[in-house]
Amino acid sequence: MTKERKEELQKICLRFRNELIDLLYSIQTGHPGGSLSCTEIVTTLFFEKMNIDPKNPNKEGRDRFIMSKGHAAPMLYLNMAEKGYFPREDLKTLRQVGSHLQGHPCAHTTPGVELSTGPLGMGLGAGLGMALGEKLKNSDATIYVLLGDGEIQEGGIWEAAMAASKFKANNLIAILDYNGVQLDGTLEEIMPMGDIGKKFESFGWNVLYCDGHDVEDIANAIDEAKNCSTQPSIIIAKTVKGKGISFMEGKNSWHGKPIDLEEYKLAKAELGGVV
Ligand SMILES: Cc1ncc(C[n+]2csc(CCOP(=O)(O)OP(=O)(O)O)c2C)c(N)n1
Ligand SMILES: [Mg+2]
Repeated sequence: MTKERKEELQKICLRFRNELIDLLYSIQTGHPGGSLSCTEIVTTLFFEKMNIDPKNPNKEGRDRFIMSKGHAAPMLYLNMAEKGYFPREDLKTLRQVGSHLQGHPCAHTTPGVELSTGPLGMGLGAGLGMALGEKLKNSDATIYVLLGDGEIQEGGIWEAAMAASKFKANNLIAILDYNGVQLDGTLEEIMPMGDIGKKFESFGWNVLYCDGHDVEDIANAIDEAKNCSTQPSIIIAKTVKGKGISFMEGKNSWHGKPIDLEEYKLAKAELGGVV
């Protein structure tokens, strides 16, 4: 990745963080922590890596992105609006009655959303189905599934992990938003996961690691995963929940709560945005 491109992507991420805070402050609801945590991951996929056509969202052979940690929907919507899947004005209707942009992504109402999510633990199994379907069609599409680290405590994740390696779904790439925090506390407090890389390795996966806030590192890990011809891959992306806003960083209390005026001003000042 060139230095210029990296700076360009970093700029987009900073703008998305600013817009996310504006949006969530304006609606007084939503999930800041998990959206800020996955900003670079989602943006690198949409702006650097995925073969997609926003004007033709169901195009045969397209790559697919599944936001399995559905509560981070606002970061998905910011990326989709910028790519042109729907007008940017729609963002203002986030979580309003009647809007197609609900608190969790809905595939029936928003063209380009590949799977309705919200109940955690479903994205990997559904993604595996898509990956195997694409193989049957001899397509070279890649299916990307973004997982939360609390989310992978769900049993269905491990059933999908078993099946993906049995079926050699090398066109399935999971990315783990490894921030160490879930809704009610840290992973260590709620349900320690041990060595997640070793767990996936023992299930037959190709395991890669990256800095989940470094767009270049994320892009390189994706390239490496795509080069694996025999196994599904998981990229364990080290992240910080609430990244970019000091008083939100690493705090489960910022998983989902309204931002008050003082907090809004502080957050915007830290991001360098205009209130
Ligand atoms: C099946 C299911 N159980 C519980 C919830 C409630 N819930 C929403 S987000 C969340 C925590 C998720 O933590 P993590 O996967 O680590 O997400 P992140 O830290 O990236 O926000 C929980 C328990 C849910 N949405 N689905
Ligand atoms: Mg987490």
